[in-house]
Amino acid sequence: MADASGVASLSLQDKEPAVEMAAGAEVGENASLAKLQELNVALKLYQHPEATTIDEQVQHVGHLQGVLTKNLLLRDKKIGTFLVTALHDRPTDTKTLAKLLKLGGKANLRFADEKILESLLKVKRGAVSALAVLNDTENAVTLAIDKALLEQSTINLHPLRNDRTVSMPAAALLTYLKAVGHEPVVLDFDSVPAPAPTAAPLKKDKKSNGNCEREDGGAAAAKKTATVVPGGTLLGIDVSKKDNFALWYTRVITYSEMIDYYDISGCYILRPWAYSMWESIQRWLDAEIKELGVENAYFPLFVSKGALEREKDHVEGFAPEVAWVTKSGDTDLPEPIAVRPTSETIMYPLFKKWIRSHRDLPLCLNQWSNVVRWEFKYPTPFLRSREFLWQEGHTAHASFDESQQMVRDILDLYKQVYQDLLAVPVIQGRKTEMERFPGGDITTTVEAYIHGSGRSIQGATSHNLGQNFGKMFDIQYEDKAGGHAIPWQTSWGITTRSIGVMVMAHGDDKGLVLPPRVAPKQVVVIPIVKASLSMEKKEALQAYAMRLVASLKRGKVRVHLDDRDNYTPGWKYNHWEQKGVPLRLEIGPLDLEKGTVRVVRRDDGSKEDMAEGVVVETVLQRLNQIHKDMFERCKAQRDEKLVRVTEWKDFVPALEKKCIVLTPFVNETEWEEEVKRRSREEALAGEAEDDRTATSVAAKTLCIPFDQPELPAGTKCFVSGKEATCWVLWGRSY
Ligand code: 87F
Repeated sequence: MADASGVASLSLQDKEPAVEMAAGAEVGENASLAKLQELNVALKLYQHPEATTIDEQVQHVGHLQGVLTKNLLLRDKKIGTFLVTALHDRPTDTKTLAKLLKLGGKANLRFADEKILESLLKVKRGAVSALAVLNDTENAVTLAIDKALLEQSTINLHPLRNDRTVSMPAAALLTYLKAVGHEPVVLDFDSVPAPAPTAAPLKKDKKSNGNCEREDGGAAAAKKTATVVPGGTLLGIDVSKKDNFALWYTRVITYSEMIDYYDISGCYILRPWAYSMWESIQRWLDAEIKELGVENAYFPLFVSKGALEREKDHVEGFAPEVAWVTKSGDTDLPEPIAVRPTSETIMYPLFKKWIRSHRDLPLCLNQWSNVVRWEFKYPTPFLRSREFLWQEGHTAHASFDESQQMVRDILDLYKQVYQDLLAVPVIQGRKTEMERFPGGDITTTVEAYIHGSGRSIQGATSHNLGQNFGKMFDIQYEDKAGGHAIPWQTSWGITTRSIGVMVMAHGDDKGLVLPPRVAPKQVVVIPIVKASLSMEKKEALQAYAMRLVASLKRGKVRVHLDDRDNYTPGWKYNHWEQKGVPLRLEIGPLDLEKGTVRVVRRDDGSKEDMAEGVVVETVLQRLNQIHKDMFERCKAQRDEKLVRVTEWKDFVPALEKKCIVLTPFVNETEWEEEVKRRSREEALAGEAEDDRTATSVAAKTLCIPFDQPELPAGTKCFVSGKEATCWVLWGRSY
């Protein structure tokens, strides 16, 4: 379905999520499930492929409501054995854990090996969770639980096997532990400072026995690299974009501190690094739409049932996604109230009130807001979330031509957001009958292509609503001749999805690569201060760095000075690379002497030395060049995959090569459906082993591009053999 975000038709993960199963079926053979059932714990049981690491568990059950846990079996030969169960992002170095367990300075805590795990808890590596203490009949293991885990509403755990996940209230875990004689020690991770990071690369976790991403391997490496404060970890992106695109994306957005997870599935935290990018888009677009005469306003979050259902045809297909408020406290509301999924039904009754005369037109309003669409498909940060941020514009005009001008002006602005801010090329076009927003007459779109996955994605939409809503909401005005007229309306929107598209388009195996115009920081200055430097030199270097920063700020460059003394330069390089800052300025003692600066580009790694006097103007030039180069690289990647096909036999093979395909088409809905069906069938034929899903391989029309190649008379449609009426762009899409 065509809408501003395309949210309804996305899927990043090719893997199928876990399947819910009846818990009763397993009770006979699984003591932990039997115990939970005996205690009347309300649980859900999911079946999935084996997950031995937390990453794998995230892939299979990461979409479930609730948190996942990291489990570590630790042992001090003199003191005893501990099973630590914590939130998945807690530090897991033995020093911190010993401190939390209050074992005293002499403790020698080590990760217990698999044999000990199997003999004490009777589970295999990767299957351990707090539920496993049930097998510790000798009470040899002390269970220690992260306090924050117990404060969650829902917790997801392996029930003694790593191909199942139990989802249950966190509070019920305590009941269970009490019942099996293992009341836990509670650990307050917030009471100890996080260990200082190092530039240690992420190692595959060999020693830990639970679903832990890494243990304290970083500390050893730190001794080699850190000259200031050794110890701790910096997680590197440990999966390549090419090998596992979905996991790579998750890593990039979390390690760059853009996104954090939340205990309601499909809802995410936009951290300042990401929110700042949205602010950049907002700032630019807001100024542009105001130039077009659009004013900002704010309408309520809630819609009454009556108002929402007023306009049944448009809402009908979307109804399952509407979230409703039914109670206040314990009291049922007299009538449920919907949370806005879009604001037509909220705004148009007011349009009716405000548009009385031709002098009230055009009425051009926009709001920046959040909307909620309760998706059931696999959620993906930015691309498909249950709440997202957008702007929605709604305008009313006295003529079709004027409304169509607005539709196209806005679509041009959306193209500029993608191309001139995010450095992502897009194709503008019109949606087919099948894909257009059913409430309107014409849906126009900008379509982007994600090279890493071979899928295309709707970037934003601008609709000509014709007079449909005017009729539905009885919006009438007196025209110049004194007669009654119905206005011509438009609506249009772009969402935070645009940020996800940008991340996918440009990121690399080191992390985020930010286009300079939306980068929260465009330049990071890193003084290379060695411990051996004299105090005088250190101070001179600091003064030099500050001088540079001040002049860059005067040149309106968004610059950050990283002069923290508890991180090594190497750590800082990795950190800012992961965060995608376009330029790094390094200044060492030699630069200070020579009055030079080393400038390193994030996008291509190139380095150059320059004199202090030209830094500001050169940096500004380089930032522009980086934007151009990023756009061109992305466009070249896309153009390489943009092919023309005139016969059916070449169509599915092109899709299989991750192409987007331009074909001559009759443009009839029945034939569009036929292409969907046949492309799905042909792609899945003979692929019993393949885990692709029907929806993931079916071709969809992306748009009828405005930029149409020549279509000589008599050209045949590639599928129907009838006379083609236009060129249509097809692809596998999100
Ligand atoms: C989900 C639930 C209820 C999309 C929905 O594209 C209603 C809807 O109307 C719904 N998902 N849409 C279409 C939104 C159309 C239009 N609204 C204003 C836009 C741009 C901004």
